[in-house]
Amino acid sequence: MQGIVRNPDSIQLLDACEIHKILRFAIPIFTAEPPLIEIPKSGREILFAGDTHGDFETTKRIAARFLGAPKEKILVFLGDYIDRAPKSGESVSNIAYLFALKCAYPESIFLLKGNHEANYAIPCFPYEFDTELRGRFGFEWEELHEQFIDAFREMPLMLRTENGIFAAHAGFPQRRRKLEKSGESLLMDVVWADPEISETHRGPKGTPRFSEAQLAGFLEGANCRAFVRGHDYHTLGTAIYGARCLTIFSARQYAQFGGVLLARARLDQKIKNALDLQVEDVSSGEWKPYKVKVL
Ligand SMILES: [Mn+2]
Repeated sequence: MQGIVRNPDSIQLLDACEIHKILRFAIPIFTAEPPLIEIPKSGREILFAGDTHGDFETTKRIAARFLGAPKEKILVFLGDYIDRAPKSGESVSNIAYLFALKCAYPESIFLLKGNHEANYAIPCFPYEFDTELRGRFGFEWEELHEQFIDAFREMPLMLRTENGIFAAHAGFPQRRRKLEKSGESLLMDVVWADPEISETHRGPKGTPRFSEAQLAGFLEGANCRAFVRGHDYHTLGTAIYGARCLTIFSARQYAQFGGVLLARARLDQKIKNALDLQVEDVSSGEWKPYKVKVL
């Protein structure tokens, strides 16, 4: 796995059997993770990457930020790794590389589930991942697809840091309930919901929206002060709801909406709101500080 991690482009040469090997390694790691990952205080830094949607080039740039000092960092991806790729066929490379990273650093890299990784339960559009697999692996695609679904099913949904950050793909549980990885209404809340003020009206019928008051109530109950999410390009690069909610994306094909962003924070400093996270933009090809808009 270290070979792939250090030479990401080798992922494009792997055959079905080698992708199977990564999946066989990754699935039990995901299965052992709880639906809500808890990150304790430490001297480390935490990095959040938004939706990558098959942007393998950017994923490599983000991974390099972690791989430069893996013992000092935690890297969290907020879901939506497949579909809508800037280059056809790259979703497979993107997700396979992310799984290889997870296998190499199971305690320091976390891959949260996005709505595209929940297509098996709640269909999303477009879903091109199966077609991509068929294009690359021919008749072996179906078994690989099933194994990917097995991995998607076991991905964690949410993450919380002791110093006050809550992270998930889109939203948060809107009612008190038992946390589990399955369960359609919890999935709708966590991987589909958008803020009420967003112009987006995507998602299947009944997709929940969340208000400022609902977010404030949830964060208080979770002992957190900031919510970091992806999913919604209408609020990309913007802090809303009293600077409690920050939306980031890390895919080039959405750069026009606000940038190719990464957010970071130290895990030993108490977070007061989302503006305590530093945001950087790599849309120019180099990482540069990004000034979050406050709405
Ligand atoms: Mn999404």
